[in-house]
Amino acid sequence: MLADKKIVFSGVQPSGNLTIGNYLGAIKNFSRFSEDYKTFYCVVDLHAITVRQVPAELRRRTYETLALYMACGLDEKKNTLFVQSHVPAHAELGWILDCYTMFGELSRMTQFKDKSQKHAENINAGLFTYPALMAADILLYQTDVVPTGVDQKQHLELARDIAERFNQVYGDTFTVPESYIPTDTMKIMSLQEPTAKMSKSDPNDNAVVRILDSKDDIMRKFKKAVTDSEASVRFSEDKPGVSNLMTIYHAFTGKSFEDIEREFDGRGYGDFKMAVGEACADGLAPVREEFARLMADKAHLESVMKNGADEAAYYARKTMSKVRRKIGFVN
Ligand code: ATP
Ligand code: LTN
Repeated sequence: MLADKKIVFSGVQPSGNLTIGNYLGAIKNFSRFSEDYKTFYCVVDLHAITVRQVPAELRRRTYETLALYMACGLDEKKNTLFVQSHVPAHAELGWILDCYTMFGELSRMTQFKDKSQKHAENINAGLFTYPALMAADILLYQTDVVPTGVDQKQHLELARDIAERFNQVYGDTFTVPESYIPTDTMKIMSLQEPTAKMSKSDPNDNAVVRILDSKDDIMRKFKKAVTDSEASVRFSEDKPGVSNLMTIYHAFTGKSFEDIEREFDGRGYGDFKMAVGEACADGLAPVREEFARLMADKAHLESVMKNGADEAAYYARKTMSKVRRKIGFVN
């Protein structure tokens, strides 16, 4: 613990238009820590370039991701909001931790295996060592808690192993972080292929509901969502499409699965899909409005980034001077 409060860190890549998976699995939960924890929420642009990006789009999405953090309720006065590449200590510690991370460990990462399949023409070293940079993000701030979706669990466990290994060699240096994974919305599924994760980089746009989609688009996507032939709204492992829609409906309305089953008892999927679409579009409307307002004032976003990076760099410096001394670098 660096401050008198416990520390929270999380990051989102500016690699596409964020989905309701990013929202329900991650960002929506970030603000619950704002009062009682010291919170760092980062736009991880260094991570985004492990996959080829168009420069102008990367720049635009970096602003957009920051604005979305704020539109989802993260007050810049209560949370440290910043851009990863503005604090060079991330890259510096990332390199150092590369040297304490094993080839075998990185080879087992499922995200690496998935992404190297998807980007077979560009399996670069950064894609491979990505989890060591993610560990650096987290350990740099002596983080206690990392809120993410369940897909990041494996990376988080590796970050813990790296911290423990470093601490074993050099004595207590890093806090070993815990993960925080919301049980109900940890994995929102694709609307077209409900056994696969909803992913912002899915080429099939009908599979993905984005936070900034218009109400018409949202309704259309839910109408087309893949379900099953049973015509009964029931939460069950063998009904992945319906269960996913129920999870989304639950997340936006707070209704329990039993209540949802009762509400749609004897009604077809048509009604149910419309209701999910309405709840989702209504839930996102305030985020969309606030986002538009924030994006109209770039100077303000830049000042938030600048203040956030200054604050983050202050904490990062403390950890880095400890790390340098322990390793034996000349001061
Ligand atoms: P990409 O498609 O580019 O791999 P992504 O959609 O997985 O990206 P990230 O930036 O890697 O998005 O993830 C940001 C956060 O959102 C992470 O905490 C991740 O766990 C969470 N997240 C992403 N997709 C989902 C999902 N479908 N359900 C729940 N949480 C998710
Ligand atoms: N790897 C994460 C993004 C990420 C992250 C982090 C999340 C980078 N650094 C630190 C939590 C903590 C992803 O792909 N979603």
